[in-house]
Amino acid sequence: MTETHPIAPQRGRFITFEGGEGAGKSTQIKLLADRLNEAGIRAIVTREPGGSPGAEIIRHVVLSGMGKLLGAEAETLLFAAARDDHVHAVIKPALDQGIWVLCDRFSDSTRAYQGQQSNVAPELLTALERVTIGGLKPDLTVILDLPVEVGMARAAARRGTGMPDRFEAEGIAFHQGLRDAFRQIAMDEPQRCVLLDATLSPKAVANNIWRVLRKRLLREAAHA
Ligand code: Z5A
Repeated sequence: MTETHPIAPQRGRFITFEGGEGAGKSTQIKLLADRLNEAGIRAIVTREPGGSPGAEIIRHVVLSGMGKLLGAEAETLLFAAARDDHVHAVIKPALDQGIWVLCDRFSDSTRAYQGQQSNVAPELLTALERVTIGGLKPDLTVILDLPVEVGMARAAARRGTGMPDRFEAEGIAFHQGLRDAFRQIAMDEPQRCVLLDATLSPKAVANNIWRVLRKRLLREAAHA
């Protein structure tokens, strides 16, 4: 009797969105998920810190400012613990089932926020990446770029009379440093990253993202 083997689904694609405050990541990620689903591609939206029940608890701790009180290294460990849970509970299982994963922030945020802005040693960040993400690199990272003042004004308008969180409360120099760090990441890894102008209308940004995706991932997926 011949044995039948189920055909393993083609692995999903992993797309991360990065950028500073108010860059429009959440807006764009939802638009892209809708567009992919309309194109018949199953896609889920998730975020960091958070995205899994355990990681959402850590998100609450970090954004409350508690992590900052523990010091930069300990705060970095909290982000890493959240990522470990998120990767193993949500991201990898979805990709293995052929589902595309769209993630609002990932390891580039740790490099930019903890590495560049809080001076956490790159050796520690590399060691934590080895444990939490192993060989899991995004297939595409969309970095949304805009002047700091524009992003902060958008975030303030959205917040209204609410209190700024741990990172929103940082000053303009901190946010300018972040913008520089993300631009540097885009320059260092052009194969993986694309830097897009986030000052355009949401629709124009979405069209630019779609153009990049079609060129870099959809053509490749169709030929896989
Ligand atoms: N963090 C870290 O330090 N280390 C790490 O490893 C990780 C994260 C993973 C999470 O914050 C914080 O954790 C983050 C980094 C740190 N710090 N901050 N700040 P979060 O998840 O609460 O928030 P965020 O990731 O920074 O995103 P955001 O500020 O909420 O912005 P966004 O998602 O990029 O933008 P949006 O919500 O889509 O849009 C913001 C507003 O602008 C909203 O009112 C929109 O309607 C409007 N908008 C959006 N697009 C446009 C355009 N094109 N034109 C005009 N208006 C627009």
